Amino acid sequence: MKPLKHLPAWKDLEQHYKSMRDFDMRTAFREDTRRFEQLSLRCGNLLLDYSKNRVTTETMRHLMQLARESGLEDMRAAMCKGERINFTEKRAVLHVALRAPVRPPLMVEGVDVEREVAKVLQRMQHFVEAVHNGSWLGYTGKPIRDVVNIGIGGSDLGPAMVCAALDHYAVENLRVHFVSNLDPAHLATTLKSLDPETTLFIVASKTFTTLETLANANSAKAWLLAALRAPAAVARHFVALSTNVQAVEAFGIDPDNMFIFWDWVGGRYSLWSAIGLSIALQIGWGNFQALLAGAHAMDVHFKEAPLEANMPVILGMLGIWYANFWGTDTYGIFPYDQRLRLLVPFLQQLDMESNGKNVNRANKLVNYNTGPIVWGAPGTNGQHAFFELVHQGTRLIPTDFLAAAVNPTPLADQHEWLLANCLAQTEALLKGKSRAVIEAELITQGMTREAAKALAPHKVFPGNRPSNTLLYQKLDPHTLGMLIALYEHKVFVQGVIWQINSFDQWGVELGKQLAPPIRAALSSVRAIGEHDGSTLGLIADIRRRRGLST
Ligand code: G6Q
Repeated sequence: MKPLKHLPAWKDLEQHYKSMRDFDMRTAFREDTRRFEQLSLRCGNLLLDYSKNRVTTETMRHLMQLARESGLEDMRAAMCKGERINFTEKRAVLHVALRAPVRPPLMVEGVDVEREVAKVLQRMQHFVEAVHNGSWLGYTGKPIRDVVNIGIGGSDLGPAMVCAALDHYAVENLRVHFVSNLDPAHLATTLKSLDPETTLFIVASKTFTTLETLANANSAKAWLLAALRAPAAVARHFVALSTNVQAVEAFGIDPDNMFIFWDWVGGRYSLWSAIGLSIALQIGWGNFQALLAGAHAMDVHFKEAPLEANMPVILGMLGIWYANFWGTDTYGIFPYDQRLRLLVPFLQQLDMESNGKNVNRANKLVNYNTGPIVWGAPGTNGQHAFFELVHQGTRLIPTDFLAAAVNPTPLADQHEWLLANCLAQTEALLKGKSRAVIEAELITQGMTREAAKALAPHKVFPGNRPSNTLLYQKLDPHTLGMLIALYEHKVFVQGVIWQINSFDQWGVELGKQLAPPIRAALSSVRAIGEHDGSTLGLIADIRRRRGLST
């Protein structure tokens, strides 16, 4: 594997960047009336407008050449064939196999993966329908009214985000809740309004060894048993989603109430697997299938469209352009869609856990920046909070704006304003507002020339700031599936260019190893052990507050 910076396309991009440093998008739009047509793309009902970026068609040519020289097409094929591209964990990466509607056999180590997927999906469907039609009852014979998904990270963020996004598709008489945090307040607040006789717990954990999930699941079991006073009640009120049958049995959940998935489904890519059970319970089986079908449509586009007209590739390569040539550190995501309020935390995990890596596929430290810091919030809330920095701060921040083109609620006028604000922000980022215009405005408003001169610099918007806009018809299951898969593949593309493994997550391990000895030190002086000065100081303070010797 040739080091990234030695690739001819990388060198061409370095040269090209020098000629682009003073590029002004405003001039480019003035000089080329076809810029929007050339730098925008449709896939299904999605429109990606990337014309408000510091790029030309030549930039895009260089970026696509870099994708080719990086072996993107081969890596994409390797992923879809089930090769073990997650090489540090020796695992295949097959979330795309979870959403294929037609299932020709896909053999991975002698097992037809697609057949296994179909079997689990069928069991999930029966279960979901049984809960919905009331043939699955609680221990005392009452129908289920509340579902609590207990899981964390990949076993929480995806389903929680989708359930929030599609709550307008929720079936009647069933509410879905999510508990993730180890902080007992999370579970306690959730259980406060629930009735044990009508509550179903889904324990979602790929490994079934995760501290937070097991702690919450045990507390939930104790809460249920305290009310129903019969160990047999667990079988009617607990189901598990996991790859670990033994641990599920050891917890006390009947394997008949377990929906399996496989080690080739990464946690943050797992909402399409059994981990999506909470989604299917909330929106019904048909809508869950539409979500899978949307993702599949994006998979087909990603696999088949030429790189130049491939939405995840374009989004991914624009990110490379900014992170590695313009030196940007962060990436802002602004959905003008309140239902997508959990999209940012979901994408933070997807992007930052996947591409927050500093070692490449040749096991060497990289000498360039990899995954950006992903942040954001739904519009218009963000406008009244941190947009100041995006417009007037000293940093260049690439951004994605997302919005539904069609009013999804009866409150048509509010949606019209929402959409107008979304477009106005990207226009403001592009156009800016010059000192001369501001001075003239202030003088017209009656300010003296001197006062106007002093105030104007504070009111200047430099403009020429980048944004992508993703427009969709309305937020339905199919469209949401497409959007999520779009970002999954974008992250994949960038991981390939940066030559890293996007599918492991060793970075979460060290803190897990250090927590048990610290926990022991909090209550036993003998266990204090070796720590740095700061951690020792903090342990001592906690012990002192508890009246323990230090
Ligand atoms: C995701 C990560 C991580 C994982 C959680 C929960 O890709 O691996 O977020 O999903 O740590 O793990 P379990 O599902 O095993 O409980």
